[in-house]
Amino acid sequence: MSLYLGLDSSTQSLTAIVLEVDRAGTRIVYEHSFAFDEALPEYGTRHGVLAADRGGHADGGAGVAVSSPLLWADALDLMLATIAASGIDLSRLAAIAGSAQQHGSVYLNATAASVLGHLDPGRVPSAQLAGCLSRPVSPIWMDASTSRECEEITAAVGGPLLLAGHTGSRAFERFTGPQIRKFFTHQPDAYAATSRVHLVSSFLASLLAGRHAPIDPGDGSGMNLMDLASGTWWRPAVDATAPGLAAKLPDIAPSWTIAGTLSAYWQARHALPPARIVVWSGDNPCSLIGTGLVREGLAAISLGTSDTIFGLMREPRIDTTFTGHVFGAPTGDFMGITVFANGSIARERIRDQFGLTWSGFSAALASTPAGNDGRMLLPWFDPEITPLVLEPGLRRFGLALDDGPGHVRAVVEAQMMALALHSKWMQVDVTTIHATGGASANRDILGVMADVFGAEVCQFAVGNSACLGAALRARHADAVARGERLTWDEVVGGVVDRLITLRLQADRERHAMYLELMRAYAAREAQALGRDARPIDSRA
Ligand code: ADP
Ligand code: XUL
Repeated sequence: MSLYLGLDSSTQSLTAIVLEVDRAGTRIVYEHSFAFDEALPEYGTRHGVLAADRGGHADGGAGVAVSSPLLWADALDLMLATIAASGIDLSRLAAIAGSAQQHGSVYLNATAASVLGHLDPGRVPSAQLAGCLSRPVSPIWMDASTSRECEEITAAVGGPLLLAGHTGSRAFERFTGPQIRKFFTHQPDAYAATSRVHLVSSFLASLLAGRHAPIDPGDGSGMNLMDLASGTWWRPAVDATAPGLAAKLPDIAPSWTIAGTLSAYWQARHALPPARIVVWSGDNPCSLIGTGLVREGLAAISLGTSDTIFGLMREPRIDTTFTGHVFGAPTGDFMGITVFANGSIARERIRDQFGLTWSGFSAALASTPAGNDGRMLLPWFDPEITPLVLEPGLRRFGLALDDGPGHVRAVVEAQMMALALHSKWMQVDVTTIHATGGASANRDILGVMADVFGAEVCQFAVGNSACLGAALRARHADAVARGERLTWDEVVGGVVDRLITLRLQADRERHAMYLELMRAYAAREAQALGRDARPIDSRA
């Protein structure tokens, strides 16, 4: 019998899931989560993002979103202490893998390699790592401040089609390459003092292993730097991004690579065994595993801080409309994905603006008709990724400012219609959707999803499929390391399907109505982006 630990360091929280595997099957024996804002208030984050007076804007102006790598390190420490005190027999812990919010980058100086390997078990990680940072903050995926760098990189490599053809995406503001370029142009000395640029995922894997860990192709493809087909750095993009970058990037290695053994620091600090440390990946690639999408033709929608829609692809089909991305999948295949920044954060804004709880939010959805009697909004509270909106602000249509229920339905319908419209490029005939992420707990939201897509929606008992995916990846990588043959169907089989708690069917009439409404939504979106790009109403 072996135990496998999956960790998910997301935008707002850290989650852990422990799986127990024996001849009878795989079971979840432990699950725990805490929000960064509440567990580590000394960092002064709000929804996991550093507030302006805590270094948030010191780094660069409008559209900037940064967090603290030291916060993530201390959160890891807190989580491992909690797991160690949980009473589980951790001597059987065979491997640890992780998932992290994608695109965010951590900048380390030349002392890091040695410091990572010699941490003092008597002290918290942050106190010892602070001197290793060549940049005190980490830009994260919500950062929209690099349009100029996107243009420069695109021009230098020969246009968006070439960049997307190689890296899987045109240049996106939040992607790591444009972020690195901005750091280089704005803080050249600090860039020069950087000897290693990690992703959040590879930084945390390095911290666990006590040495620099590689990046996996899943998270590597969120950088605008990796050649998808070969899984190696694409030199023209690397050179276009910043001088000397090739020497600062970690290696890229398959998602099941063992990055090392849990370091002496963690073993001594929390009485943990020398478990295998598996290369970490991004939250979306991990969710692909955690929702059981190891075959083509299924889609998952994650309603987390961001909303995403994704599915596995055997071959990389590049999106020539440049809306979405092709990432590496942890199976060695590919995945198509479209990302929306205004996910849970937009739903929360409406909830809070009208003084609702989540059950009040659901009641408002239930009390309003599908189609919302024509009331509509474009949910761009924050800069939006899909479609690109750099000047945020809510756009309302036929919606009175004080109409709470109308706003609730309008935000959910807008999000579901946008998910459907902007995932057409994947050419997946969606008949079944696996819903995940915090808001997938909300059955009324899932009902709108089923009707808009005209598909069956499956709700899971575990909301955090990224974390479950990480735990399953730990199991898979451990089997590979031991020379065991284990297919991905065997890894997820009997685990993910058993977690389905609810299947919601679409209503035909409502689906037909939404197909019509989607046309109106698309027209309003086009109008807002084109003829009138200014916010119609940014008071909300
Ligand atoms: P992350 O992207 O940080 O991993 P999660 O997937 O954990 O985010 O989702 C957290 C979000 O889920 C919360 O911020 C909250 O907005 C949302 N959420 C939690 N419960 C509900 C609910 N019952 N209805 C709608 N949204 C919910
Ligand atoms: C993916 C993306 C977000 C983050 C945070 O491209 O930007 O989904 O991974 O969850």
